Amino acid sequence: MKRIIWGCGLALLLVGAVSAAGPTFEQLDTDRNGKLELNELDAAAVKLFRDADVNRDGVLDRHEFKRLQGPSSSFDDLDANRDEKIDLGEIRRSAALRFDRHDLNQNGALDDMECSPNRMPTVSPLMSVYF
Ligand SMILES: [Ca+2]
Ligand SMILES: [Ca+2]
Ligand SMILES: [Ca+2]
Repeated sequence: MKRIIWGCGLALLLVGAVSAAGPTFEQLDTDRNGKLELNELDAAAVKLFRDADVNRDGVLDRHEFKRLQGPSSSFDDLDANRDEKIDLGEIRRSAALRFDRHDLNQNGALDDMECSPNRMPTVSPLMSVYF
C-alpha cells in the first residue's frame, strides 16, 4: 500500500499542474450527497479540459490531450470525427457512455462502491469516466 501511495505521489510530481491523478471522489462530490452525478463530473471535466487547452483554441490536439489522458481512453477512440482534435462534445459523448456503464444500479449517480478501485482504474472517478 505504501508503495502505491509513493508511486502516485511521484507521478503527481512528474505530471505537474494538470495531473493525470485528477480530483478525488470527495472533491468531485460538490453537493456532498455521497454520490457523483454527471453534472458534478462535467463541471470538473470542463475545467480540466480548459486547463489542458494550452493554445486556447477550444479543442485538444494530441499533445494537449497527453497531459489529461487516463488509463482507459485513447486519443483515437475519443476523436470520433477523426479531425485530429478532441472537442468537448466528443469527450462528453464518450463520458456519458462510460458513466452509464459504471452506474451499475442505473440511478444516475455513482456511489463509492461503483467508484471503488477494483471498478475504476484510477483513484479519480473523473479520469476514469471522462479522460
Ligand atoms: Ca453529489
Ligand atoms: Ca488546443
Ligand atoms: Ca474530433
